Amino acid sequence: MTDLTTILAGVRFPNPVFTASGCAAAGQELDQFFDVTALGGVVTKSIMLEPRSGRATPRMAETPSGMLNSIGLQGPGIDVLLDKDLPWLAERGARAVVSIAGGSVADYANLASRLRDRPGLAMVEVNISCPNVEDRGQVFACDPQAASGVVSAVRRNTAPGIPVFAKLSPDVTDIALIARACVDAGADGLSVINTLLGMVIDTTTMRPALAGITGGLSGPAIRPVAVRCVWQVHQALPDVPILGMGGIRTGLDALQFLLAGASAVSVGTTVFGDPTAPVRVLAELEQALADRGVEHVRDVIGLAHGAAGHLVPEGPDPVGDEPAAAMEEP
Ligand code: RRO
Repeated sequence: MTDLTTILAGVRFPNPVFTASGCAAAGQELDQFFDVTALGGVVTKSIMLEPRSGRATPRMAETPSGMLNSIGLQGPGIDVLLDKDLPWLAERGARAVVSIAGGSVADYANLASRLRDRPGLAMVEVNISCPNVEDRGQVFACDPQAASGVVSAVRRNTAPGIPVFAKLSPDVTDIALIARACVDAGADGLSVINTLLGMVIDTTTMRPALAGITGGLSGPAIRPVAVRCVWQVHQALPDVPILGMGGIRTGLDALQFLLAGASAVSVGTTVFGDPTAPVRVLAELEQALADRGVEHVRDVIGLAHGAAGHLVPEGPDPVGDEPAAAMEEP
């Protein structure tokens, strides 16, 4: 079988399949379906300094091949995460990736310092791209300077051995520009992508379906956008590790992200319909890699950027693939 070990900014994970932030709180609710330590890592719902009730309901709307959420950073606050959730993950032996979110650079700096030296913490994901905030000025990932300010404050306040990944928004003109600003500010890696800003109008009430009016679009509908973003970021910054996410539902979906340049992937929205999805995706990915004769998962990271097809098993020539000479004029 394939060696699934993946390294993100110097930290070793036993496999490249993680949960996605926001889809399974801090992992406990998935543990009744499978052993969360089987995953590469557990990414927790973005946590803020204080408890927060989030946006008004309705907060969810179905969309073709996806869903819209308008949760608005609901959560118990950092104290609960530090007292209950992180110790639970650490006792289990899970590798915790804690996602943090704030309204200012000072919030992020404070959150990072509260996480310092906590057992079980494997990585920090800096969520600078939540679409469900009071104003677009708080989507730090839409502006290179704003993104840079947050990332450098988090990096300064985080222990040296703990990677800091910045989570990017697809809702920008040039994602590579924002990616570079984050890396220049000290990000060790990038999480690509958060949800896309979307909207649904209920044609019966003739009003927006979500109380918050707009929401974050996720699920298979956004997968091609996510794969494109991972591709562009890897192309611009080939040495920077990427945690890829956006509509992954199968092992082959996960493989697309690795081929585009991700070193690991997060499985999110699909857990609402199938809570076992992360371990199923892991098993399917392992099988897909074995079927392709891949010895180490690292061998496929970014492979799609190189010469096409060198891992494809030999077989008959495709129909219509005539030798060049046959195409020449007599
Ligand atoms: O809580 C949310 O509404 C939310 C967050 Br923090 C995020 O990063 N992405 C999203 O779609 N929703």
